[in-house]
Amino acid sequence: MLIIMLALSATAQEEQKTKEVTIKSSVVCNMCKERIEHDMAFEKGVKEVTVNLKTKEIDITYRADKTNPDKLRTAISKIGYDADDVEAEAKAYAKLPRCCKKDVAPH
Ligand SMILES: [Cu+2]
Repeated sequence: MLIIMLALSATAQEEQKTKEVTIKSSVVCNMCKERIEHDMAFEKGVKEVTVNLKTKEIDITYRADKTNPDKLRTAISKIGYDADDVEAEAKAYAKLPRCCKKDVAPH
């Protein structure tokens, strides 16, 4: 019985470590979505990434003991996209295909 209770509380702690954050970004098209979802999936502590093109938001499920929203925003900016008040990194942004730049009209 004790073992079962310990196992249950371990699972509960595991749950608590998983958090979600929604980050406003500058995604333009499906390529942006795929690029961010692909690249962010390799980011430390990231469990799930969903880019919503309509709302231009990135939903990220992450492990709170491995990363935090600030690190996630920095990682997004390094891919070339804005993340809330963190501006896209100039070098990464310059490498994006023309159609993925935020100053281009939506398509
Ligand atoms: Cu794009």
